[in-house]
Amino acid sequence: MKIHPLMLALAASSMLPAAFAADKVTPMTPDGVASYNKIRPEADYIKRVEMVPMRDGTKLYTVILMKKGTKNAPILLSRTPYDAKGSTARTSSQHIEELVDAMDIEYVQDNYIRVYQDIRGLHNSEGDYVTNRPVVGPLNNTGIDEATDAYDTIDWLVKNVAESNGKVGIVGSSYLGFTSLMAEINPHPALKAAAPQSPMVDGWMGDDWFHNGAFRNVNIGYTIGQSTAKAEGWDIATEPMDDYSRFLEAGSTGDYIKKWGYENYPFIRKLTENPAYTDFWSLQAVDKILAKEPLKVPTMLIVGQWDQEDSYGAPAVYKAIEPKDKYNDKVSLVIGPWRHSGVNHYGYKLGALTFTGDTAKEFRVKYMKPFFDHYLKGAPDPHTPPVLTYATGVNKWNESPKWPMGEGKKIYLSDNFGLSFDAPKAKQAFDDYVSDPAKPVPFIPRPINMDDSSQWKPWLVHDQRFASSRPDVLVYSTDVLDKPVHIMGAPLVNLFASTSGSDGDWVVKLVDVYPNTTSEGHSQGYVGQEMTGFELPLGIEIFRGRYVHGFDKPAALTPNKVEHYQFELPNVDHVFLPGHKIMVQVQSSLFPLYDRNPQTYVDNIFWAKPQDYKKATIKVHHDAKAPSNIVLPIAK
Ligand code: PG9
Repeated sequence: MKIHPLMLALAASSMLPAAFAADKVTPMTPDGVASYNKIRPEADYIKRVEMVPMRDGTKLYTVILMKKGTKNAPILLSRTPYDAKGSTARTSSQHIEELVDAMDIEYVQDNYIRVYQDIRGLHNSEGDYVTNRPVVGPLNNTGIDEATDAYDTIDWLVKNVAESNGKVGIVGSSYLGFTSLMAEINPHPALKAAAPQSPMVDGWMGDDWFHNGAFRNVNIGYTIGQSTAKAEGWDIATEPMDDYSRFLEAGSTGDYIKKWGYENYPFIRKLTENPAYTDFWSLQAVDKILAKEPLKVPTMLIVGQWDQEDSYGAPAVYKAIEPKDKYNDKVSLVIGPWRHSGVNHYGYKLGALTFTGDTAKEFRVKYMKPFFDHYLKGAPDPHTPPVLTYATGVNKWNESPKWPMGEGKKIYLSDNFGLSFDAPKAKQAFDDYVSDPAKPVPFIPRPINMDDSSQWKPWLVHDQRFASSRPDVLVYSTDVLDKPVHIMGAPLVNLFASTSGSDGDWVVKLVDVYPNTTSEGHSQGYVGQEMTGFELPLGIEIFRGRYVHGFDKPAALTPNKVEHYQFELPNVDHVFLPGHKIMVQVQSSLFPLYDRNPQTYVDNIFWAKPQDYKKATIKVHHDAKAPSNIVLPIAK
């Protein structure tokens, strides 16, 4: 019987035994095939999957990917909680550049070996998962952490990947930025360069879990997804409704957690049982850990100016390790006009803003790859600028010797909802509003779906006019500027305020108000109409009032006593153009992104009772004794 060539090809490429292929198939022939290798002989790449042994015997799933012909090549490593298998198989293409993210293409096309590894306990790796596994020390006596796993992985790779040149770089955003930084603790000698992008550094202070003590409801679903079935599950119960209603109707965040049966998840318990900044959090703070470590690995710290998830980490690590950089040539900070992880994708626009081309690719090709090429391939020194920032407003890259580049100048809240560089002289002056926890200020217009990336990714550049017209949002602005105001650094809030309650949250926004004309729009390449009168936030931050006297010392506020709240807004490089106004907004909630403050002091806000949630009268002072202001880092 003649065997159809297709059957022979199928037999050759599948588990189908040749003898079986020769048999006649009948309507009842079983159709199941054990497996199929989708990498065809004509594929232009090599992919190997290895279970790499760690020092305790646990094996980690590691995908090694390279273009055919790659040799004597550096390894670019990413250690991920987000599925190494999927990260190297975005499609089933036979062409390597179609398997990986935009960022990876520049490397796999230039004789790099790209390696992705599932971290311990997730997806296809063995072992136990511990979120942001603490470094070996007071919190972890197992002898194993992400630093040791990185060391063991790099050691195995340089010894077992024949195409390697013995040099390794590590890169990755967000959690992968955290694992990149972990690799720099007692680093393997083959680790020659690191580019942590939007790294998770201090989960309580400003990265992911809390911001200045206010809890981020947005990550409850993430926690359940990552903690269930080695993150292969992500099958989370919910109901199709506006997140604002979903969280409000549940009551406290603890009520929400209980409603959906999450209360016994270990990491949920770690969050709810550690609401204050105790050793539980401070001993995990990566900036504090690295501050005590010798600087051994050239490091390019990268963050988006509108990073809605981890805006804190990169600048914090820069501040911690830059002093060790004797010749100012081993540690650099990059702030691009991006949302979270935007550096690895397409950076030509964000929300209503457009930039001069694909700023992300421009940065990756002009700065990030030459940085890796130098340390991993011996390419000429690109003289990476110590600080590289994209000045929004004027849309141009700035190379600077240090950060911040601005000098502090106070802009004061003033009478008639003004903003002035002159200090207030009045004996007493304040504005007030009623903050009602039953009607919290939404962080973006409703209906809200925090799982919808079209809402979540650009939210930090959302026009603020939906909020600034609310009676419980105080709005202060300058007159129209007649000359540019360029800020390069982290604006510092000094808010002098009181509440009739015994607790409360303070939200401050620094906003660039676009002119009510469209003429500028065209000259700056903006879509004029869309930007007319636009209230562009440059920084939005929250501070939980109970910590005003110490993040580790929560205490009730004295009703109607003016307290001085001081906290930073995210780092920016921005020019307020002539014709624009500088605006400051003050409010008491940012919901449902952040949990509501009941505004009466309770031991643990996660478990506040319905009766704890009370309206409060808020007074924001701007007088000689209590001069609320923002210290703007104004560039010369
Ligand atoms: N840092 C991001 C994240 C961590 C935890 C919860 C939600 C987001 C990330 O790794 O993408």
